[in-house]
Parts: sequence; C-alpha cells; structure tokens
Amino acid sequence: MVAQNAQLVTAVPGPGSQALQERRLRAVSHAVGTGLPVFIDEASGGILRDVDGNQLIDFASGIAVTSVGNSDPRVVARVQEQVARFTHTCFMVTAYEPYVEVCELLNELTPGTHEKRSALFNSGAEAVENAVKIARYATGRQAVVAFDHAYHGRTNLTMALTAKSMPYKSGFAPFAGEIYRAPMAYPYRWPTGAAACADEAFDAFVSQVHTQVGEQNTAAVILEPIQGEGGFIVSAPGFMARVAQWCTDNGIVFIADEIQTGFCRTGNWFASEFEGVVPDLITTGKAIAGGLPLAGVTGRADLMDAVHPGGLGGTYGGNPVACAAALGAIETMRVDDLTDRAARLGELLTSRLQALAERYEVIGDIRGRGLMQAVEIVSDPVAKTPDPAVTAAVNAACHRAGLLTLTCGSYGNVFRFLPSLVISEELLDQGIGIFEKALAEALAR
Ligand code: PLZ
Repeated sequence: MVAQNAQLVTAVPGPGSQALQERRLRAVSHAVGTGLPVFIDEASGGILRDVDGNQLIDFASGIAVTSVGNSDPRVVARVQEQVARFTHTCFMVTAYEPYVEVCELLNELTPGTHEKRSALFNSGAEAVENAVKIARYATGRQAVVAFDHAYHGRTNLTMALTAKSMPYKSGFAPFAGEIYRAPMAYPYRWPTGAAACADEAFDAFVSQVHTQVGEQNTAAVILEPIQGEGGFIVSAPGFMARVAQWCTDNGIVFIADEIQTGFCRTGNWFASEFEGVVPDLITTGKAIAGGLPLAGVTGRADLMDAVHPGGLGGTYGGNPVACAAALGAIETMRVDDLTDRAARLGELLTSRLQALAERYEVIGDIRGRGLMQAVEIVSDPVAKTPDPAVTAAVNAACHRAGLLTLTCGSYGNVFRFLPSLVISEELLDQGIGIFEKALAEALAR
C-alpha cells in the first residue's frame, strides 16, 4: 500500500524514469503515446508512486478506470483468489460463475427494469463494435449515427464512429461504411446560444437523419451522455431524452456509450439516469473492473438474444480474473456508496472551479458531473477562441508539481479532472491547489 500523501523527491520525470524512457524508446513503438513519461512502481487509492519514489496525486485514474482507487483491496483479494483457482477456460468453451454474476449485476445496475441480457468483452472499443453488430442484426438495417466530438474507440469500426482526426484517424483510412454524423448539442459552443441548443440540435439531428440516411435504414444512434475524449461535453438538458424517444418511435436502437461515464463517476451509477433515459443498449468498460480489462454490452433481452447462438464472442471476453475484479470493484462501489461520494466531492470541485473562473477569464466553461468535470480554456472569452497552448502549459506545470492530469477536447483546450472516487478530500483539495498555481504560472509566462 502506498501512503495517501503527495511527495516529490526528484524532478518529474526523475532519473529512474528517464533511464526507462530511453529503454522504452528503443523497444516500444513510438506510435504509442504517454501523457507523462514517468514509470510507476506502485499505486493505491489516489496516489501513484514512480520508480524514483515520487508520489503523484492521480487526477487521471488511468482515464476513468481506477474509480475504486488503484489496487482496491476488494479487487486485489478477489483477483488473487481467482487467479489461483483458474485463469482461463474461454467462456465459449466452458462456462464459469463469475461471468454470469457480472452479467446479473450489469442487468440490475443499468437503467430500466425490463428484461435484460449482457455479454462481456475485453475493451470499450470491442463493446461498441458488438453493440453495433447486435443493433444491425436485430433491426436488419445498416446505418449508424454518431455525433460531432464523439469518441468510441480506435478499432476500424469505432474509429469511424470517433469524430476527431488527430491523433485517432489521420492516415488510417479507409473507415468502415454506413456511419453518419449529426451535430452535438454542445451548449457552450452552440451558435445561437445555450438556451436554444437542445431544441435546435435535436431538430438538426432529426432532419439530417431523415434527409441523408433515412430512418428506415438506421440501425442505431450512439451517444455518450457526457462526451469524454471530445471535451466532457454534457449534452444540453433534454437532448438525450428526445433523441432516445425519437429512436424508439422509429424502431432505431438507442445505444448509450457509458464506457467513460459509467460506474458511479458522475454521481449516478450511469449518466443516462440524469435524463431518465433507459437506453436500448448500453456499453460499459473502464471502471467496471477496477483496472483489469473488461467491457460489456447490456440491453433489452429481445435485442441481445436476436443474434444467432455463437454470433458473439472472443477468446478472452469476460476472462474469469477480470470478472473477479469486477465483482470486487462493484462491491466497493456499493459498500462505500461511491455514487454519493462522487456527487459530494464533485460539488466541492465545482465550487472551487467556479471561484477560479471568476478570477481567470481564460476559463470559458466549467462542466461535467460528479468527479467527471472539466474546464474549457479560451484565449478570448467573447469569441471563445480555444487555447490549446495554455491548456498544454497548465498540464505540464501540473505534472512538474506532482499532479497527474489529462487534457481532452476536439480543440485540445479542455482540462479534465478524473480523480479516483475514493480520493481523500485533502488530496483532492491539494490537487486543485496545484492546478490553481499551474494556471497562474502558465498565464504569467
Ligand atoms: N467509448 C466513451 O471514453 C475510451 C481512450 C483514450 P477502450 N476512452 C479513452 C485513447 O486515446 O485511446 C472510450 C471512451 C468511450 C469507448 C472508448 C474505448 O474504450 O477500452 O479504450 O477501447
């Protein structure tokens, strides 16, 4: 266990990390990026300790994965027990209980009380691919509609669903066919203002699908309730519910991609709940298994069971060790009431960011829910000109000061806060303090 306090004993990255970085550059493809080239030795809760002994405050959680904290004791215990029992059979070859138990929990915890089924996979992208496969099969239609600023993965189909060219798509064409894009109800940047955003974005969505795709050809519409990589964009109130209802009215499968928003992070088990939306299919991943690779598709039994037996699967999907980790992580979320904790710490974070926004006009927007929040950095508050340079400078200053942070956004100007949901109030506070100083430092240059 790493003590839950921040401490710097060398520059970041220190000599040990620098030596490993040199080795890495000779061995690892340069195409795989790393936000901060420190090498981690041990981690627990909300602290990462690197090979030089620096203890960093973790505001990234491995991109919203270690919501229950790194090496959560329940995850560790369940994994140790399972790994000693058996490591793999392949669920398609012979079954095991933990897979079934995770599916039962997914069916129970996701929105809606209707009859559901789940299937498990290895990564978020794979879950999204499978949700699309299921929707196409069940409807007999082909087209899939995604939104501006969407992120759904890096595989061929999900790369097509993802909006942003660099670094995700550039040079990797051709992309999968029958993918269409509609405007996102992005309140801060909606041309006629936030008040009109939900209505106008919905009208544009309906009109585009009707005229350019045809409802009768549309298998699915996929939406992140809060867009993650695209910039923590919370769709304008009412937008998601109207899109979901319109899908229902037109026999289109509404898929909520809750891979980043899911599992307590936003202050609810799933972010769809804020709008009272019951998705037909919901994709999960990331935080589900406390750091082990696992992802799922959960949804209406009639859709999930439509595919012929054997039509879905994969060697490792729902691996028993990953399932054991999920059972531990979900237990921690329940026992420690992490929805409530995310909401409470989220309020603290919002109020601190609001106070900062009053002092710094580069903070154009504060948005998100629970412990999934971000600020959008602009060089001109009226023109809302994105300022990726200041954003990157603040990020680098945080890193130097021992706070691991991430940016995101289509314009690279969104600074996001994704701490573990079990982070102490003290560490959260300390981290925000580092961000404040980093912002002041970046602006003074
Ligand atoms: N859907 C909503 O956020 C993963 C990936 C970052 P995988 N987001 C972080 C990167 O640069 O690769 C994500 C997501 C949403 C799907 C995915 C894909 O999940 O587990 O990375 O495949």
